[in-house]
Amino acid sequence: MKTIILLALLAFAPSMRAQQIDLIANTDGRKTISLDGKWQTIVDPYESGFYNYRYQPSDNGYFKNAKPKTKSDLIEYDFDSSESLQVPGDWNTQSDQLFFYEGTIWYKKSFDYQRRSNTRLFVYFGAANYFADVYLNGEKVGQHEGGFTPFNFEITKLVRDTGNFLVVKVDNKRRRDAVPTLMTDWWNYGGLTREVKLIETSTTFVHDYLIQLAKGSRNRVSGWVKLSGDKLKQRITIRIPEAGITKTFATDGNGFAAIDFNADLKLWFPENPKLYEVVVEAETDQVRDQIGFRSLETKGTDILLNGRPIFLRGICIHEEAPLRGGRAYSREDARTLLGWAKELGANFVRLAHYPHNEFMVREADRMGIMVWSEIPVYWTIQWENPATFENARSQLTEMIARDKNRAAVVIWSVANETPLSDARLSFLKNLISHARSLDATRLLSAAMERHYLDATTQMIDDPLGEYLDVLGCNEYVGWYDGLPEKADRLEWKSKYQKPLVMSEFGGDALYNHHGDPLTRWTEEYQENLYRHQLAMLKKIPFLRGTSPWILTDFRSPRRPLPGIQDYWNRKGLISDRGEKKKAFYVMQEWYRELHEKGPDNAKDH
Ligand code: GCB
Repeated sequence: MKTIILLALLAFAPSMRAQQIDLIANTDGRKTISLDGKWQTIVDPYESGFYNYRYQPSDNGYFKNAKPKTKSDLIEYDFDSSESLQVPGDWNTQSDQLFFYEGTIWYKKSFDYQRRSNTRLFVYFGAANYFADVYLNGEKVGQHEGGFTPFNFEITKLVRDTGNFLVVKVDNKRRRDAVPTLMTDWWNYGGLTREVKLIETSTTFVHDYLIQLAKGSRNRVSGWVKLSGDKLKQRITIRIPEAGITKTFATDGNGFAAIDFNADLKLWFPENPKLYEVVVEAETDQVRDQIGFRSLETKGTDILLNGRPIFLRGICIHEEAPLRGGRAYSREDARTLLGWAKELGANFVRLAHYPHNEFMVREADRMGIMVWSEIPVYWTIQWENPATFENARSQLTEMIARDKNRAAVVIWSVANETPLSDARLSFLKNLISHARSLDATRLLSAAMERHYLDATTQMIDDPLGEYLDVLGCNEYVGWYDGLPEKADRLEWKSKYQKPLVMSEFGGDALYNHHGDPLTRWTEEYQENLYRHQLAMLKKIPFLRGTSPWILTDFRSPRRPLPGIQDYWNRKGLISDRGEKKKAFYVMQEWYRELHEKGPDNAKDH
């Protein structure tokens, strides 16, 4: 009971929306200096660069980057003669010794920086998996928990013209109380997995903004702008030059301005993913972004994009680099993965099971692919632990902070396959209301489980369904649940009058491994499974989207079967080497039919 009250208090704390978010959301439109490339690293399985031999935090940890001053000095580490690792990049796929490593690695990068007067400097990390302690020139600047969201720290006062050293302790040890928890079905790739950069801003700058269509509207832009600095009261102009729009607002004493205006804009939809250049201009700063505008609602069991029903022809994707394996991090990786999704006929991707790198979302915006984005509240986390809730909540905040201006993002999802209990329901309800308080326009979902009412009736009645806009459901009929033809006998029911996205289904096949349709691991088994699945799915009256599991094979420590899995989950429609399996074409054919029946949105917008 106490936990529930505490969670409720945390979730409904006074609305401090913009103030809570200190992430510099748009780094694209800013002056940035990349710190990507080789970083010197020290592998530290016992964390002796952090703790002394009594296991107390040490004042003289590796973050001091100390050097012997005399020949008698005793210093037992040296970044400069240690091995290096490439950033961005996971460490597991950069060295055979680190393939299964879970623990701490210290990263060091030296740089010079002539900061101009009247500027501020931030260090920005696209992501560090999982826990990061950040130091500049021997001083701690901050720490961050969560492996898939960006964070930044101000270093204006610490940076010097020459000889800066930035040290980051990255620890990817799994923990029972963390998000995700100990058990997942993906590789725990550690390290500075996404880009690292310095961001220079003016003393008072545009920290963040939300510029989207108001909920349910196709011609009213609504949102806010937030300044950070010492001149908080300013005139703010929002310009959309191509649409001839110039609107002026004033920020209050907290640097906050609500914005609201009517605009006649070409709407974003998959077949015409129109993006406008939007300029946010303060007296002391200016930032540019490419923003699409579209409306999103549900009505009964329909999902409406720009007021018209749409079917989400999707595919799940892990952030696994195409062809080379390891964490994906680049624009090219995003283009390859989303290009394959397009080839499949998709207009929608479920980015599982954590927020992917920003290139994925930006490219989806450009390519006209709708996105489901989720946080790693996966399987069985500690529902009753307030710290676990706080952690999930801050990962949700950071995901929304980064991507709230992307038209492509249509769904925020708060959980995947979580077991029913009161504590879990209250945890997830609080996450949902938090998401709605940050962003009133997106649809909220979660990938739920279902149960059998009798041998042939599948029921969706998870109490969480009441709080979602779109029901997500994972099912493995034909793989974990019977053989493929079992799907022919099933009938689906739902307690809710809401749209359903079948957020996962599928089975494993090793590319080029052949046999009859009842032989596991063969392409023929997977192909047959997809045929039976599609026949079943077509009969579900409230189905409004599908995202089978999964676009490509991905690494998982839970999948050891020699010669078949070799630590890969083989449910990809495409192999880890980019080869398409037979089931790919079954899905492609259905998506082609669906597209012919109902194009992604009428052309008359
Ligand atoms: C699931 C999970 C997904 C797994 C998949 C599988 O239900 O959501 O993360 O990888 O099943 O292959 O078993």
